[in-house]
Amino acid sequence: EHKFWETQPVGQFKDLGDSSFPEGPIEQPTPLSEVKQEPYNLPTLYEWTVCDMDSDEICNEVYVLLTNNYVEDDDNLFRFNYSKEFLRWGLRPPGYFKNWHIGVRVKSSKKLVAFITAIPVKMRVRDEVVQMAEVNFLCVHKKLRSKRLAPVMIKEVTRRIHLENIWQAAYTAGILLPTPLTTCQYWHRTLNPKKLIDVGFSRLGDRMTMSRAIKLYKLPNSTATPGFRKMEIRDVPKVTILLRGYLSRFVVAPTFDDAEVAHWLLPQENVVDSFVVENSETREVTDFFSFYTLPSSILNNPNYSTLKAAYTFYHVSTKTPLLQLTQDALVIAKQKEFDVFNALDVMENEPFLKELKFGRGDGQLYYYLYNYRLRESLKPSELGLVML
Ligand code: MYA
Ligand code: JJ1
Repeated sequence: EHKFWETQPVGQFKDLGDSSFPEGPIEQPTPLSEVKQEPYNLPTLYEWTVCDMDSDEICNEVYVLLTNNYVEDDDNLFRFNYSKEFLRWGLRPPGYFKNWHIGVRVKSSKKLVAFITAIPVKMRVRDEVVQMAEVNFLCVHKKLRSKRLAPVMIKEVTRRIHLENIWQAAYTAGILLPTPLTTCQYWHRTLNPKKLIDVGFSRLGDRMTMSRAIKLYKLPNSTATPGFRKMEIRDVPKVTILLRGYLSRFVVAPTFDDAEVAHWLLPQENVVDSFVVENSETREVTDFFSFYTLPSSILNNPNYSTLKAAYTFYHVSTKTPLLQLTQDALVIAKQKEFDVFNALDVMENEPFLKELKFGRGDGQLYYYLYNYRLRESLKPSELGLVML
């Protein structure tokens, strides 16, 4: 059934429900001298390449590969369209390794035809902090699918991660593999009903007319929370403390230091937006909200080519209710002309989603850990991790 995944240190379907396994690493680390020193063999027509994202030219090649070949929805109406600035941001956090940005080229033409990446992250699982890699952007050109290239790429990224003495990883996928840490649901808040319907992202339900839909999804013109403003550099230490406290509630969550908070959360135009709530008297920062920008290409529509989507990222609420904080984020996303605001049912998101008129999407996101077993899978609300 899963010829590759059966050979890997991940929870297997046949072992689900067997509580005799201990929690923690499935395999022990080996001495670094025993890690394979040479890259895995690719089919002879292809060669490995490190994709230097500093280079505009290479960043553009990666962008073009993903734009034409990365993840689509079930009906192939939309395809993720990560921007170059986004890819640079997502792939170069503090402590990143350039040689974890792995490409595959055709030897003869040098055309980039496949890609896989990892970035380092400190992940807390219950009360242990484990150095992990986050693996993302696995992509094989459409013309080279089903040739078992993906397993070679996964083994190669694993090898390069092992060489840094890291033995665990986290990853997400839209497909079911052995075996999820948790299964999350996408939710969507319509901001631009007319366009979403025109492009087939959503449909007018029974007894719903366009004018009713427009009215239903109307939002206030301005934010409601006093002291709600864009996050600035000077907020970093306070946001780090807030976020560390908030993420400590979840069973699995990353732990961020100041440098990581600065990287992941300081606003970057068309990449990430972040806001704090600052008390005007005490100057205390009490709440925080962020979202990232990930458009999708609209495939084969005569009128529109891109869907502008915002995705909830990290947030912290200590004073302002999360519902109100999120409503303010919706207001800003609407002002910035996003068409839709997306969220997963992770953390404490579920309760406010329905209230704020999010609707359940047709996509799921499965979260996985590599070489780390948990006794049972988690509820989405026990997970404090958002990946790009
Ligand atoms: S998830 C996003 C994945 N990308 C896409 O969906 C883009 C569009 N699709 C493609 O580009 C291709 O279809 C891909 C597969 C490249 C996905 N995760 O080469 P194949 C297994 C893991 O013949 P192709 C993301 O980026 C499949 O079950 N495994 O297939 C996170 C089968 O194995 P088995 C996957 O369709 C990635 C084998 O590959 C996935 O040509 C995390 C078939 O290979 C998938 N999304 O190419 C990767 N899709 O027979 C794991 C298929 O056993 C990281 N497969 O069922 C693990 C941690 C590593 C680091 C560890 C460090 C310690
Ligand atoms: O965007 C998604 N679904 C949309 C569009 C569906 C188009 C037809 N398949 C959706 N729309 C309905 C919204 C509607 C708004 C009004 C209220 C009711 C609901 O459901 C889905 C997520 O739901 N997206 C995908 O399928 C994209 C792939 C998701 C897996 C991502 C894997 C990434 C891995 C990288 O690490």
